[in-house]
Amino acid sequence: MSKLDANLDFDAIVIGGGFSGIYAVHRLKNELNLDVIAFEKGGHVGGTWYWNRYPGALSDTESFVYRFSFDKELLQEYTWTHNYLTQKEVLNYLTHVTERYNIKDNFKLNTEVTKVKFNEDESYWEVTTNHEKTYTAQFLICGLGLLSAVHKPNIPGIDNFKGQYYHTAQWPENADYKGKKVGVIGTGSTGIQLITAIAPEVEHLTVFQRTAQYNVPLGYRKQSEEEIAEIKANYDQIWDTVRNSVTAFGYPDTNISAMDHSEEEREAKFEEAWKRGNGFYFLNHVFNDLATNREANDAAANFIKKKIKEIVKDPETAEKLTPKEPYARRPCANDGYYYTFNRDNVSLVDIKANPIVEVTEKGIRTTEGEHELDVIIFATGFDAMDGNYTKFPMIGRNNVVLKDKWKNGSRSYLGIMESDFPNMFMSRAPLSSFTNNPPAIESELGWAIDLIKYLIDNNLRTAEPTKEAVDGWYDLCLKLSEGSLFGETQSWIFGANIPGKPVSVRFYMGGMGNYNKELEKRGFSELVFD
Ligand code: N01
Repeated sequence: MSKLDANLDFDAIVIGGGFSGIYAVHRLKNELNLDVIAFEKGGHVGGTWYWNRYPGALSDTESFVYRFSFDKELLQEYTWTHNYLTQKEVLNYLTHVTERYNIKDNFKLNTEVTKVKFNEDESYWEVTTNHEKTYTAQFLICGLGLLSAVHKPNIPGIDNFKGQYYHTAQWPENADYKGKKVGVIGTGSTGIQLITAIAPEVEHLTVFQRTAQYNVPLGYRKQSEEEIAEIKANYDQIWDTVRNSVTAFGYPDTNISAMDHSEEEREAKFEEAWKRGNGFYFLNHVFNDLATNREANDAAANFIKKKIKEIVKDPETAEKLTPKEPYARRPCANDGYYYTFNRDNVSLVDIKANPIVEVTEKGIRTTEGEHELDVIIFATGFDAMDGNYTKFPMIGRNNVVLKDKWKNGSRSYLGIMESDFPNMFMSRAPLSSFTNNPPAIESELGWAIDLIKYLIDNNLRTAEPTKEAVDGWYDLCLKLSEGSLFGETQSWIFGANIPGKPVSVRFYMGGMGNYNKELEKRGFSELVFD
């Protein structure tokens, strides 16, 4: 393999060993024949699925579309047993992919990137790691993950706590919670899975809930060999649906408005979806307007509220678990969540009504009193989307620092590039599509890798979007987000979960199909080349 530029250490440097990093390394190495190195902070590839090892961790995207689509043989050969994949199963899948494509050794593990800088004189990237080494390459691909910069709130007194405490995304090997008095802070997708999984294993579980969540059943079940064979036989059509649909979760779009139905018909549809399971299905595929039409959203919200009342035996607990906001966060789905609160060893503390004051030596003190605990688990989420791009210096042309550039809200072109950052490609970054991740990664990095090939084939050194192109993409994303009820909830989707973070649009909300059309329509026409 001859290098593109003999003066540089590599042709391309990839940051991250999750779905994005693995896909990028495979295509750059095996298709473009480039010399690639990838840096991964963890001790194994897997990204999200390496770090999030908490009990109950499982992908709530259905197994058949939670995988890469680019290799038809892999799709046929690699199989699954249930309609959802556990954390371990996703990790095994990703490990298998790195072995299949002979890219395992391209990943330098336990290596954290601490700085990236564009060398303007000679147009290449310098990438520095925690091992105090700096490497150079023409292309930089960032697969930093959209939900990986951990958000662990600074609660006064935490250092005085005598027991173990940890964040779900930094689950320690020696986590010792079984048979103990455990407190969980946070009731998002992670908290909901964790709470349901550990409740039977602990002496007592105290759940500290700030905002009640809407949860629908997941419908986790074994899939028969026949069912899986049928999926595999129809994969061409399935991926076609995925790539052209709104959510890319493998379900066809619906054009039925909830308000076109009588109340009875609507309830029947919700009931059917409740029995079927899956949050994305419930929110997006029964009707097309739950996330945008207040009346439709209220109808769905009220249906779930009724279910909470039916399931949870203690009326006071049921009331605390009942959300007060629209049904417009990233949907949660778990089969046992509400039932867990019927257990004698589980109690729910409403920390909106009675906020946490401090952590003491013995537990957590709220305005209401002290809760004695042996273990505290933070299921408090992430500085999503841009958190990983702002936590270490990323320096582009003219010494522009990405963190400063994004201080009033993050921008990008197609969710992939940013002006002043030539030849830097991002995956699942701000203003990328609000969809299932693996197909989105294939679209974004597919476009990026086509561009890299174009540069090489045409003997060009760099590509960069114009400022107008970046602004135009932002304006489109902003326009598409208007009317989304998601903007009314304080979640990570608009950056509202992190104190002090600018609340702004962070996704392209036009759907996977339209996103793919945008990539095709624009091609490389809004880039400047050098
Ligand atoms: O994080 P979250 P997550 N004091 O931000 C609370 C994906 N995911 O890790 O809502 C007290 O949703 C916070 O309260 P509030 C998925 O995309 C997927 O659960 O801000 N509480 C909230 O309850 C998901 O959306 C899967 O009032 C505090 C919780 O912590 C995304 O990851 C599984 C607090 C954080 O919820 C993030 O989910 C898991 C504080 N200072 C995750 N700060 C599947 O595929 C925060 N909270 C199934």
